[in-house]
Amino acid sequence: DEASALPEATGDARSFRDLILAKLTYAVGKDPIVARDHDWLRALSLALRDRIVDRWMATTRGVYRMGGKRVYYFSLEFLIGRLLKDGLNNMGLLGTAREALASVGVDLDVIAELEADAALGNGGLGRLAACFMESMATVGVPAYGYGIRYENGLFRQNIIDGWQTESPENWLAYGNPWEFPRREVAYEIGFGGAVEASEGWDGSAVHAWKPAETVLAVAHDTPVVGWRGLRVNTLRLWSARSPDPISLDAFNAGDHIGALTARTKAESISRVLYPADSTPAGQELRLRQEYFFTSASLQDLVRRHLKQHREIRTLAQKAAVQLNDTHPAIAVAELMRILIDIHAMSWADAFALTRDTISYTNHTLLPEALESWPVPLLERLLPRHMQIIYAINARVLTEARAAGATDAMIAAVSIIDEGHGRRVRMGNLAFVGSHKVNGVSALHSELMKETVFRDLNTVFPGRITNKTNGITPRRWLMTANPGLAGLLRETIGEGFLDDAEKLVALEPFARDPGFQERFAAVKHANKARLAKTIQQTLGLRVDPAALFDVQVKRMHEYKRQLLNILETIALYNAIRTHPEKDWVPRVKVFAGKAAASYTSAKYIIKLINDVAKMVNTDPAVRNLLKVAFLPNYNVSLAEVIIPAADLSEQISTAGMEASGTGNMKFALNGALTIGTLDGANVEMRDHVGADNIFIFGLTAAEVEARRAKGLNPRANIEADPALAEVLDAVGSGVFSPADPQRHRGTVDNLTNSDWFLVTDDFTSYSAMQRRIDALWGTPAAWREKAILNVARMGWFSSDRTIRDYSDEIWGLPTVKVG
Ligand code: 26Q
Repeated sequence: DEASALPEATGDARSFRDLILAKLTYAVGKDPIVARDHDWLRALSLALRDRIVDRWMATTRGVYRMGGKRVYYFSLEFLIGRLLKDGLNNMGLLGTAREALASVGVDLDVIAELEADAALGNGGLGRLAACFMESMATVGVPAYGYGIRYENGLFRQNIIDGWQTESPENWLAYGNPWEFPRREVAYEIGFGGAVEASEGWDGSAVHAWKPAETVLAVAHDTPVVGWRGLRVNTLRLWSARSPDPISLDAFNAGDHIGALTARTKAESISRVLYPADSTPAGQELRLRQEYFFTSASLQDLVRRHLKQHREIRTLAQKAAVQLNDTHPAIAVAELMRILIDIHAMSWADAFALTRDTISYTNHTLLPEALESWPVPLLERLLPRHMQIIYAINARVLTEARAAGATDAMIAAVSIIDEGHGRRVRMGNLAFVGSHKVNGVSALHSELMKETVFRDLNTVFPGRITNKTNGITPRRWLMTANPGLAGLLRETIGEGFLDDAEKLVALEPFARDPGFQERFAAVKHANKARLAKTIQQTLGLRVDPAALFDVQVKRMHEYKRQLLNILETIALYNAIRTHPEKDWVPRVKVFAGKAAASYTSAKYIIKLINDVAKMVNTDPAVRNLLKVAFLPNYNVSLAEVIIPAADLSEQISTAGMEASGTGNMKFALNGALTIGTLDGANVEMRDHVGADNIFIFGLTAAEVEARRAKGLNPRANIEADPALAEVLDAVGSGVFSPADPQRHRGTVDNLTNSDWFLVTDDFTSYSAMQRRIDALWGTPAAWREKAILNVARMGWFSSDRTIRDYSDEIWGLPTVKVG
C-alpha cells in the first residue's frame, strides 16, 4: 500500500512527527487523511512553537532572576518575513522536521512556501529591526521589541502592463501561529483634551492631562529565537481596540451604524503600515500611531520595572530604550510626562533619567525625510507633551547660549523649526533626550556631524557615535543559501556558524580549483532556481550560465535604478551596433516597490518594463541580454534572488544611502559589488579589499562640491555620445511607441536638473561594467574574488553590531555562543 512506500522516521524525527500529528488532530482539527498543505503548515508551526516556548520561558525566568538590564527596541517597523524555516534552523530542527514530514508524505519545502510573509515594514530600517531582534536573542541581550501589529502590512505590488498598482496584503488571512494575544495586557492611550494645572503640597505646579479620547493598546507577543535556540526574546506588538466597542448609548438609541464609528476610528490606528520609506506623510493618523505604540511600550516597561525593582529612580540602570529613527521620538516627552506627572519626579531628575534611558538611531540625512510635526497638530493631539517639549527646549537653548552659541546655532539646535510655520523637529527632540545618537555606517555618522546635527554636535560633543549596520547570517546565509552553508561546513568546519568572522578560514581556498568548482556549482544551482521563478512569474526564459546582475531595493531616485536601466539601454545599443564582439550574456534583474504617491519612481518601473519588453523579444540581441522586473519584492523573494546573484548593484548617489544592508547580504552570498563610495560600501571595500569590489563614480565630497558649484547635466550628456543616444531614444519614445511622450519627463528632468547626478556618474559606471565583463571571461579570477567576499564579510554580521550597541550604548554584557 501507499503508506509503506514512505520513508520511516527515526529517533528525534519520530517524536517530532508525533507532535506534528497531535497538533494536526487537536489544534487544527484535521484527520491526516484529509489534511491539506495549509493544515500541515499550521501543525508544523505549532509543533515548533511548543519547542520554542520551552526555551522562551526558561529565558524569561532567567532574565528576571538575574535582575539585570533589559533592552527595549522601539520601532514602527519590523520587516520579519517568514518565521518557519528560520525558527527550525535556529532550533536545530530543520533536518528533523524534513524527515518527520517526509514520513507522512509531506514536503517541507512545499508547505514552507505557503507561510505568509510578515511585511510590517518598508525596507532597510524595518529589516534591520528584524535582524537585530534575532541577533539580540543570539548574543544574549535580554530584549523586547516594541511595535505595532498592523492588520495590513506593506501593500502588494502588482505590475499591470508595466505599471505598478497596489493592493492590500492580508498577512493574517490564515491566522498567525507565532503570536500570543495578551488581552489582559492592555493600556489606555489618551489623545486630545486639556491639561489641568494645580498646586502641589509644596507649592509646585502639578499637571494633569485629561484626554478627550482613549484608545486601548492590547499586546500580542511573538517569541524570537536566537541561534541554537539558547535564548528566546519577545517581540511585543500593540493592537488598537476601542474601550467602548459598541457605544451602548448610541446603539440603544437605535443608531446601530453610528455606534460603530468610534470603534472604527480607534481601531484604525493599527490598521495599516504607512508605505512611504522616505517622505513623511505628515498625517494625523501617523502621529497617532507613533504616540500609541510609544506610550503603550513605556507604560509597559515602567510597570515591569516597578514590579521588579520597586523604585523608579533606578530605571536607567535596568532599561535601555533604543529609538529606531525618530518615529518613536515622542518617547522623550512621554517618559518625562510619566516621571513628572505620575511619579512626581522633579524636572531635573526626570530629564537626567530620561536621557540616561533613551538613545536614538538616525537612518537618513535627506532633508525631506526628517520628521517634523506642525505645532498646532501636536498641541491639539498631545497638549501636555507640547508643554513638555517647550520646557525641554527652553532649558536646552539656555544651556546652548551659556556655552556660547550664536543666534544661527540657537535656531539650528532648537526643537522648534520657526522657518516653516512652526514645526516640532523630531530629530532634535530625540537628540536632546538621548545619551547617545548613532548613525548606521562610518560615512553616514561623519556626515551627521557635518550636516543635520552639526550644531547639536557642537553643543553636545561626543554624543554622536557610529554603529555600522549588520545582517543576520542565520537568515541570510544558512536559511537562504543552504547549498553554500553546507559547502562552507564541509570546507572550514562549523566554527563560522557561531561566529561569522571565522569565515576567514575560507581564504586559503579562494584559488583552489576544486573548491572553486564546488562554489560555482552552488551558485549555478541557485541561479537555476531563480531562473525558474523568473520563468514562472514573467514567462521569461533566462540562461543560468549568464551573468546575473541584480538591483533589488525600494525604488527611489537616489538609489538610481535609472542609472542602471540607462546603462542597460547603452549595452543594448552596443550589442546591436557591434554584433561581432564577444559580449558577455547578462540577465538584468530588478525588483522593488515605489511608494504609491511617488510618481517619478513609478515611471522608472514603467521604463524598466518598457525596456524589458523590447530587449527580451529583439532577435538582434541573440539572448545576450535579458531584463526581468520581478513584482512584489519582499523578504521571501529576497531569499531567492540574493543567493543567485553574480553582481550586486549598490549605486546610490554618494552621501545619500545611510548604510544599505542588501549590499551586505549579496556579498556574503558570493556576489561581487558594483557600487559607489556610499554608506557601508565604504567599509565593505575596507574589509573585502579594493581589488574585490568595483567602486566607481563621485565621492560624497565631490557630489557636494558639484552641487555647490551648480550641476551641468547637459555638458555630461554632450561628453558621452552613448549617453546622449540613450536619452534620445528614451525621450523620443523608442521604448514606448504607443505613447512616445511617456518618458519625456524623466529625460527632461535628467537633462535640466539631475539632482541625483545620474549623468555625472554614467560614464564611469559604464566603463566599470565593461571591466566586469572582462573579468567574467576569466572564471577562475571571478570566483576567487567572490570567495574572498564570502570569507571577509563576517564582520557585517548583526551579532557584531549588537555587541557594539551593548558595549557602547546600552552598557550591557554579551556572551559568545557555541
Ligand atoms: C516617516 C514618517 C511618516 C511615514 C513614513 C516615515 C518613514 C518610514 C520608513 C520614513 C523612513 C522610513 C525608512 C527608512 C529606511 O529604511 N532607511 C534605511 O535604513 C537602513 C537601515 O539603517 C539603511 O541601511 C538605509 O541606507 C536607509 O535608507
